[in-house]
Amino acid sequence: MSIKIEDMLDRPDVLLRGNFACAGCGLSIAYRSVISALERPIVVIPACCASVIQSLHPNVTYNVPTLNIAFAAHASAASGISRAKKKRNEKVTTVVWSGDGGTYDIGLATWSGAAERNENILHCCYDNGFYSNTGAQRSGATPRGAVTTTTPFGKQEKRKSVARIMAAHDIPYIATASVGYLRDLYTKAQKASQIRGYRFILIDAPCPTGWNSDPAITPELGELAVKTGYFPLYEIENGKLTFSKRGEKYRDPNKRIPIDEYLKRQGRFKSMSPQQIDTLKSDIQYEWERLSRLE
Ligand SMILES: Cc1ncc(C[n+]2csc(CCOP(=O)(O)OP(=O)(O)O)c2C)c(N)n1
Ligand code: SF4
Repeated sequence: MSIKIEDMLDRPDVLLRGNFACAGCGLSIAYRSVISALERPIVVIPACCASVIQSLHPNVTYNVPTLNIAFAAHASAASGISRAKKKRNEKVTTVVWSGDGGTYDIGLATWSGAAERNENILHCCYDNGFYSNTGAQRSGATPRGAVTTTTPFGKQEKRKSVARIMAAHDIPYIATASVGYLRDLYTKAQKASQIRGYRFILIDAPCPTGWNSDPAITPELGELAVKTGYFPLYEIENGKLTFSKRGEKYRDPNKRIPIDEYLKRQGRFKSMSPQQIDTLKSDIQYEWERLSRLE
């Protein structure tokens, strides 16, 4: 059975009032949209803001079964849950909900194992491009030029392409999505939930606290990331990539909004030189070209 987005308001909220998320938190918008789209979700969360915002027992604000687990253990814990539920003939959606730190970096070894075994798990990575809950350290997802507490002069290296690493595992479904395009995100979450095996959704989720951006423009920043070409929207189904309708035209650099429109709304990019901005533009184009090879 699939749950229509229009029916979302009639369903119990999956993230209750009183949670500790900052105003305009992209992670909480993404969580609501995805988890509401799923039948009987069980959510496994490694250390990250998502484990912090739920508050403490007995006042937990997640309204679905949730397992908080050590960083690198998310995929192995989810594998166990998924197999145990199958054995008991219980239909659930086993979800890993992790940040970019837990996906691009510290959890990579274990999700790689679970993806290789094609465990029946929906892995969602809300990507805010750094380690937010421990004080804004850089991660493999941090874009070149962004200031974090461990890159005070702007990160020198380019952002890792975790979706392409995931694609090398030949899993049945990969998608990128954004809090700027909620219907697209919801639809992809639902589609992923109907597929068996290891599925991965990478979600651009702005963090106003760490990005030093206005909390009121979180969805707008999500849209700008797509319209500037910074965050391409696509699906990879059984190895074949399709750019999503909402973002397809931005494969043409001439159709993109200038990247400065995205950068100037975030304090983390304030110190970027014109040269660094040019290098970031090259990183963006490089990623589009590499993705196009998977079409
Ligand atoms: C093995 C291990 N190393 C480091 C930590 C400390 N730690 C907890 S959460 C976190 C960062 C998580 O970053 P991310 O996954 O991007 O999520 P976010 O905080 O941005 O929500 C770190 C480094 C830890 N708990 N365990
Ligand atoms: S620090 Fe960022 S990701 Fe964490 S709760 Fe606040 S806005 Fe959300």
